[in-house]
Amino acid sequence: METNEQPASQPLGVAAIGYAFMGKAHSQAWRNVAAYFDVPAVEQKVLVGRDAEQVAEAAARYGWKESATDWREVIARDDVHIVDICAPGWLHAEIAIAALEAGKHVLVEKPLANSLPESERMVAAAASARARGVVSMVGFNYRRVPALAYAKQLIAAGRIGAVREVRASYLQDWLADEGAPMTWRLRKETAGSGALGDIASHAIDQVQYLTGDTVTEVSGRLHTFVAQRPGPGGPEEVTVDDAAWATLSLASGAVASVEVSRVATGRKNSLRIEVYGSEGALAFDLERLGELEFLDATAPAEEQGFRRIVVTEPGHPYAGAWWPQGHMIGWEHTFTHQIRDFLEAIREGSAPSPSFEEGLQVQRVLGAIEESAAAKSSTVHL
Ligand code: SOE
Repeated sequence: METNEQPASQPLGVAAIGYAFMGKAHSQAWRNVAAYFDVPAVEQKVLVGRDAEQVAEAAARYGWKESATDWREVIARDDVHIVDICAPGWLHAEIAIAALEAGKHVLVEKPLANSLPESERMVAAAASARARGVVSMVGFNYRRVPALAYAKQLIAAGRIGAVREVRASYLQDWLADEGAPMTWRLRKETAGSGALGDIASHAIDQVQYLTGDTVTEVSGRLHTFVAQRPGPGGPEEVTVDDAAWATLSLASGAVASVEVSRVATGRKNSLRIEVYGSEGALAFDLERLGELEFLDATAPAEEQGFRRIVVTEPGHPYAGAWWPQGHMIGWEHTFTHQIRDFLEAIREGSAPSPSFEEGLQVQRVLGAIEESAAAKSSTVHL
């Protein structure tokens, strides 16, 4: 097994695998991270994709020195120290394990993988790579929204007391139109699941991240509203869920509800989290991502009410690196923050969060929701 060492004076060479939506989002983060944060120098070496012409065009546009079509050749290169996996979930395990074994630091998009066995193998590979100083992390980018990172700080500082209830919903409408075409995201063999793996993974990660707690019990339900979608050769069967619901018990005794949908007409990208504690409450909506609502229930009753915090102060997480207070940042900045934290862990030789182990815990919850939904064990017919 190799190690991932490069002379301290030389930049870390980065390879990104995948150049579509997530590849594009990660590329802009690699491109601007060093301009805003004090991080080890990086070089955007190579962007990898299956279509030679398209990946070459994307590489040129997004600031990569080269493009390639064979990820195996790329992870074998001595000038590549970091592998950023932005490919669909069905490719995560194979690429991540090979890259870790080759001694490369690995950042992988969420969800960790499409299945529990794959996720477990990835965790084992990350643990043995860790022993050789190799860093790995899962891309739950919403942990790096300043308002959510600040919410976590407030909860950890006891500002809302003991957490009792969390309501987490993630609603989108890009599949509300029955004519929306078939994609890999709608096939079980490529996506693993539908709204569940795609966006409930974020919601569940937030529940555990914000509270610092662990889900121990699950009751779930899945539903597919549009069973067929237009494919290139005619209608194709949708084999994943459009929407999912779950109630979760947490180890502390708190309870969370999760509701996700990709057919929620009018909701564009609404990850909404409400946390209710014994002494206060917090609320956040990704469609207004610069704001956090905070209620202090220890104030005199007459003065209580949710107040809106504009999370752009230099003292707020990540915010000070950008613009003066009140000048908003957006969705894409979360990827820059994520890469900043990943690079910081590489510099310090520490283990960044969310680890593959944390990604696996989310997979366990997703698996339990599927199991519960299939068993219909808590369904009562009237
Ligand atoms: C598509 O539903 C998607 O791009 C997710 O895959 C992302 O993780 C989420 O951030 C936005 O929506």
